[in-house]
Order: sequence, then structure tokens, then C-alpha cells
Amino acid sequence: MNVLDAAPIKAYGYELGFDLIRITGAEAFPETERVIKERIAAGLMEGLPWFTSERAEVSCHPDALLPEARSIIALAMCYLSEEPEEPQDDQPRGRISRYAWGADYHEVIKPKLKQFADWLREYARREGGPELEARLFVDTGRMVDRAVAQRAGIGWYGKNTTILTRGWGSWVFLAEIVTNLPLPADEPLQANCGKCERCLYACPTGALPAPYVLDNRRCISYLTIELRGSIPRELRPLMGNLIFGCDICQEVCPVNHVVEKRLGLRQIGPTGMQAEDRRTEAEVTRSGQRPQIWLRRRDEFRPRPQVGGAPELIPLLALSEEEFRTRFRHTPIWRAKRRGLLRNVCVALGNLGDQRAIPALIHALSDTEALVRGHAAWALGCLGGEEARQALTARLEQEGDPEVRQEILQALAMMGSRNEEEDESNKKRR
Ligand code: B12
Ligand code: SF4
Ligand code: SF4
Repeated sequence: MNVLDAAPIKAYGYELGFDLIRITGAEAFPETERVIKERIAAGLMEGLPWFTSERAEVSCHPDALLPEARSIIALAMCYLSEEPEEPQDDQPRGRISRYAWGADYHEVIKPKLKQFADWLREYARREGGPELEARLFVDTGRMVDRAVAQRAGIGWYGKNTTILTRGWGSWVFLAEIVTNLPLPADEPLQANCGKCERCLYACPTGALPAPYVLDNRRCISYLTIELRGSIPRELRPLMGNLIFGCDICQEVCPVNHVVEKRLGLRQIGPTGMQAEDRRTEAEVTRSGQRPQIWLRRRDEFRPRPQVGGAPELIPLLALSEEEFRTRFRHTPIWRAKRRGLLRNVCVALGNLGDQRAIPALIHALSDTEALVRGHAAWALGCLGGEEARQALTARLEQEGDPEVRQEILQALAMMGSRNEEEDESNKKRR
């Protein structure tokens, strides 16, 4: 069967709004399967019960997903946008990761994939190709999005495990179409992180124990989005004010700095540029894309006012189920649900140490969700003070949930030991 011309396919994909389009064959991904199984065995994927070895046996074999598979069209869509405008006040604020500022990307990309598949069907007919068979994937499907992107030449694996692209850094969503169409394969990129290891040192929880290795159990993205239960106590103080996802290992990345600078989203003067930035600028510049034109046409991922990048935390604690639904439906925040988001808000307030949060946290001690009550207790333990202590003691008398009782007892103990430490240092000063 004749190989079809890929140029019109790529042109149509760009027209649809994808920012990078490459093609790879539908051969298996044995190295990815090996690594995934190794990571599962080492406990590094713990917390994601659906992420099993059996799943990898399917996701690393495109023909298990589509028996007639011949090619994979790998796609990337950049989600960089202008920073949201936040009022310049001194209210305690949380941080939401960039990918969640705008619309839910699954809802943006899926219809585009369907439209792409309809067009491909017509194209194959016109060109005398086979009747189209295709499977469409973005994130949630059983496909190894990053391995496909790497082999197709969309980008390379960064040491923070994200795929870095020349034009858009790691600020891209990945998607793919597995198809029976015979298409010419592109080559992987010959690029890598060089000596840079900034992301490994920047990760606040030590979730990147070695280059290309991520420990899911410690990743703030997992803790704030995917984890349904309590956040491990020892990790809470390391999470700062991050309430949904985490971008730290991407924000420190010199490849991203150069991309942001080219898009006019970051100012780096020639003297402020570090050696690493200069090296990557040369690398990025070779891609020859037209960022400014792109920035004007990307609307879906612009910050939505109801999400923002740094929302005020105290009002979030008062959100009812109904208000949560109205505010966050069709945004990525929906995935955390009200109880997950409020749990994260409590942790951020505990870390920020702003005494103005005490009344809202005391109110949250009576929340309908035990998860929220427990984390509110922890935050009050961090903030301390007589009002917090009295509220915790009073709540303990009514609280029936054993886990929340434990949180309250630990919060009171935390306050007690801090008082003792303060008395001790006062004595020494005298
Ligand atoms: C599970 C998951 C998570 C989990 C676990 C992450 C993990 N350990 O993989 C959690 C919830 C923590 C998570 C977090 C995030 N995620 Co996520 N996630 C996924 C998901 C569903 C599966 C990823 C997977 O297969 N992991 C298994 C591990 C073993 O795979 P891997 O890390 O790719 O492993 C490879 C490398 O380690 C490499 N490797 C190993 N050794 C070596 C050595 C060398 C020298 C080299 C070069 C490579 C190399 O080979 C391995 C196999 O291919 C994908 C969507 C999908 N269906 O693929 C999205 C996905 C990876 N996530 C995505 C995003 C955006 C994020 C966040 C940025 C969100 C946020 N802001 O909070 C963070 C980033 C955290 C990080 N530093 O990676 C994007 C990534 C886009 C990109 N540019 O890479 C994806 C592709 C979703 C999408 N379709 O756009 N995620
Ligand atoms: S997303 Fe945050 S917590 Fe996860 S590896 Fe990156 S810096 Fe660490
Ligand atoms: S910070 Fe450095 S090591 Fe980490 S992904 Fe970016 S270039 Fe690679």
C-alpha cells in the first residue's frame, strides 16, 4: 500500500490549532514498558491504583489498542498565556498551576481530534488509501503520551520527566491519533538537557530523586489533584501555597525561560541570562516558529476570572458544593472536587501563617467533609493562639470521626510543644 503524503495532514492539524504535529510508526514501546514496570515495582507510581503493569502491556502496544495500527500522529498544543491579573492586596493567596487557568484541555482537544479524524477519513479516500480506522487519545486514554511525543520528534525528555519542545518548552498538552493509515515517520530530536539539573534541586518535596525519575507519592501535582484522602503530614509543610498542581520544576527550566522570553511573557536582559539560558536560546531559536502570531489566536487557555492563578484563600474555604460547581465546572479544578480543593486550601493557609485565616479555619472545623475538618485542624495547629486552641478543644468533644480526632489531638500537641519551646527560649533570654 502506498504511503500517503503527510504534508496536507500536518497543514490541516495546524489549521485546527495544534502547535506541533509529527508522525511515528505504530511499533511497540518496549523501553517505556520496561521503565513503567520498574517504576511500579519500586513503588514510585503508588497512589494511582489504575496505573498497573497490565495497563502498560496495552498502552505500550498500539496494536493492542487498534489491531490495524500503522502510524501515530503525535500532537502538541501549547497552553501558555498571559499571566492573570491579580489585585495587589495583602490577602493570603494560593497558587494554581498554569495548565488549569483556562478551560479543561480535555474538552478543548477531544472535539479537535474528532474533527481531525473526520478530515483524515475523507483525505484517505481521496488519496486512494484504506478506509480510516483510528483511536483518539488525550491524557486519560491508555496511551503513553510522552513516549509517543519523544519518538515522533515533538520534543525530548527533560530531567523533570516532562517533554520539552523547541518552540513551546514543556508548556504543551500532548495528544495522538493511532491510525491504520501508512504515513512517513519523522525522526526523534537530537536534543537533551545537557548538564543542567535545576529542576531536580528546585522540587520542594524531593519528588525528583534522580534525572528522569518522578516519585508520584511525593509530587505536589499528585497530592493536590489525584490524591483523594489525607495529605501525608510530613509533606504538608513543603507544599507552600500550592492548591492545585505544581509548576515549580517547569518554572525553573531554562528552556521554558527562553520560550517565555520569545513570547514576550518574561523579561530577561542580556546580563541576566545565565549560560544555560544562552545555550537553550540557540536551541530554541532553531525551531523558527512564529510565537507572536500564535499568542494572539490562543483563547481557550487564557486565565478565567473564576479560577485565576492566585485566588484568595479565605473565601474559598466558605464555598458550598453548589458554589464550587458553578465556579469550577468545565475547568481542570473540577477534578479535585470541593473536598480536595478545600483540603489543599487548609494546607496552604497553615503554611502561610496568616492569623486572619483563623475564623474561617474554625468554621471549617465543622465542615460536612471529614477530610476538610482534619486539614483545618492541622492548619489551626500551625497558626496557634488561644482562639485556635479553644476551638480545637471544643471540636474534639463533638468529633466522631477517628481520623479527624487524631488530627485535632496532633494539632493541640503541636501547639503545646511550640508553647513549651517559646517558654524555654523566653527563660533563656531572661
Ligand atoms: C500519571 C500522570 C501524572 C502523575 C504521575 C507522573 C509520572 N510519574 O508519570 C502526576 C499526577 C504526578 C502527574 C503530574 C503532572 N502531569 Co501528568 N500525566 C500522567 C499520565 C496520565 C501518565 C504518565 C505516565 O505514563 N507515567 C509513567 C512514567 C514511568 O512515564 P514517564 O515519566 O514518561 O517515564 C519516561 C521517562 O522516565 C523516560 N526515561 C526514563 N529513563 C530515562 C533516561 C533518559 C536518558 C531519558 C532521555 C529518558 C528516560 O522513559 C520513561 C518511559 O517512557 C500522562 C498522560 C498519558 N496518558 O500519558 C499525563 C502527562 C504526562 N501529565 C502532564 C502534565 C502537564 C502534568 C503536570 C505538569 C501537571 C501540573 N502542572 O501539575 C505535572 C508534571 C509533573 C512532572 N514533573 O512530570 C502532561 C505532560 C506534558 C509534557 N509536556 O510532558 C501529560 C502527557 C498529559 C497530557 N496529555 O498532556 N502526571
Ligand atoms: S511538579 Fe512540583 S512536586 Fe512534582 S516533581 Fe515537579 S516540582 Fe516536584
Ligand atoms: S530544568 Fe534543566 S534539567 Fe530540568 S528539564 Fe529543564 S533543562 Fe532539563
